[in-house]
Amino acid sequence: EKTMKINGKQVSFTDEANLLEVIRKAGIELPTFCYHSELSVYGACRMCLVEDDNGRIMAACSTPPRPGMSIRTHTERLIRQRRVTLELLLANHDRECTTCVKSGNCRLQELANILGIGEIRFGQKNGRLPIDDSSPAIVRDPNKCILCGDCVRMCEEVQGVGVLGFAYRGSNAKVVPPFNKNISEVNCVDCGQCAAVCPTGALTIASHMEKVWSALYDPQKTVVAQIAPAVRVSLGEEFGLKPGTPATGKVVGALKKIGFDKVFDTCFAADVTAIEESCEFLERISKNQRLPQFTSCCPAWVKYVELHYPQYKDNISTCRSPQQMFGSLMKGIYAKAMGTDSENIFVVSIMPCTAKKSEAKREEFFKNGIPDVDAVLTTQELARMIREAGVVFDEVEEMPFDMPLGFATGGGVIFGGSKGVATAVMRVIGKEPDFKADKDNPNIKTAEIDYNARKIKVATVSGLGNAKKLLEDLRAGNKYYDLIEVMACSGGCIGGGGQPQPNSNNIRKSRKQGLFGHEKLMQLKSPIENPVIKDLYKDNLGEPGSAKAHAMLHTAYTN
Ligand code: HC1
Ligand code: SF4
Repeated sequence: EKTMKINGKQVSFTDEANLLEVIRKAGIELPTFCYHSELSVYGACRMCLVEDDNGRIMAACSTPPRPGMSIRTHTERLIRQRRVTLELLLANHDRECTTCVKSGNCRLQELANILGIGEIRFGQKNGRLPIDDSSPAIVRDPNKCILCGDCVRMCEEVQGVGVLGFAYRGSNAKVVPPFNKNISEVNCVDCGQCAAVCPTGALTIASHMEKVWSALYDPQKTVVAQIAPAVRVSLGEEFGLKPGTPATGKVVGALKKIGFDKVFDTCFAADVTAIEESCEFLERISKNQRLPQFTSCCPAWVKYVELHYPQYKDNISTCRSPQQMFGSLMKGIYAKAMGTDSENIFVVSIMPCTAKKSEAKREEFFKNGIPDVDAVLTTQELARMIREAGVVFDEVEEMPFDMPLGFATGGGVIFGGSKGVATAVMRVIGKEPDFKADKDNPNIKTAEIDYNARKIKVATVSGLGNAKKLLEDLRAGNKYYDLIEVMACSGGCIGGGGQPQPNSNNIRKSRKQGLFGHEKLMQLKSPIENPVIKDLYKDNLGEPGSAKAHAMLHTAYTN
């Protein structure tokens, strides 16, 4: 065991990558903007400066810890330097905090408060840059950017997309898409991970709150909600619950309180997806066609393949995502059963995801100019609406989902975490895969399943950067799988770009444990056991994979 001194006190350390990790482990908080344990070290924000006994100043994030070192973290000199750095950032920053959506959750605001910045001694830069709200998923306000580069590294290193970069020099430096284009004009896949790491209001999520309030106030509309699997284990974080605490009943209760007429479960539709997708898979296997089959429930992944690997478009399952299956079934079948016209039904999805906003706007999912899903709220937006409506979450009475679209099996629930979709699809054919890390790439989890004298090879991966490696291996012929599940965000939907912040590795782990623990208590595990879905096929769709099922539940991606 190695030791060093921090503020005069002996501290031990083992394999921490840098001083900052050692300092934080010792219970001392150092401010940072540009440090994320999952991204490369950039060392640009100059907030985590520390001083050694000789008065040498260094950035803790980019200094490796050495035994025998002695450093101080909060000397007068360091505090003064941090203040000046912050004041300079603030001088270049839009300061309309009261109207900023990030207010109360902004790192810049928080640190200005902690460091006691009472005034800014430098003049503010003149002229406002235009806001880019061209994307259906994210909004870019360059006036609020502090050039920490977190979004640039997230998009490039974790997501392997790389559509954000630094441009210009000195005081003109900016973070922009290539050639200063709008975000909708470049190959962004709407995953929202850049917004999830942005410490300020420079990258935020496109809001659907206004639309939803209007529908709720409209007496003509029957407003129905569907709640994504991952939301139930994360919304509570916004109200002080520990990450991963299942709060399904409270989420339903809160939605009822703010005026939703019916609250259903996306996990119901996920069960349908697993059934349709396994049917499609068995057909492809029997004909040896369009293999490997890629899962299609993650819209950022679908868009990634369309834009970056179009040669694999036919490999994507034709199944609509659970979100879209829900919308189609709701308006196409269940509206009538509820005694309402489909035009008067307003479907709101509550999703951990920003890409679901773009998915709902795809032309494939409109009928006669009307979308199957009318609005998509992220977990964060729902938390805001709950507060706006004056609902005290702590005191909300738990309520069950409405029936019939509120009944799901464990298979539908685990869709919200990486490996869940492939597991549910395999359960439909009577198998329970046992995933293990691939020996060449531990980020890829694989399983082999014996099926009718054939070995089915399944792979799952999350994070588009990891998916890219898998696609490259496929392309080179180094690897082969029959079924590939990809979720664009690390850990699957539980790590979605619309989830409460922070969205760190540990928090994602807790959410995953919460979700998979929750499913352990469910009596029915396989989607084919879902009694509501048995009736749906019997009364309406016929068999899985039937022409009617295809018309309502599948698609051909036209882009
Ligand atoms: Fe997901 Fe899905 S699991 S994509 O992550 O297939 O967003 O939670 O709702 O549609 O069910 C998201 C989550 C979600 C869909 C399902
Ligand atoms: Fe990159 Fe995703 Fe942000 Fe688009 S939404 S810029 S793909 S991180």
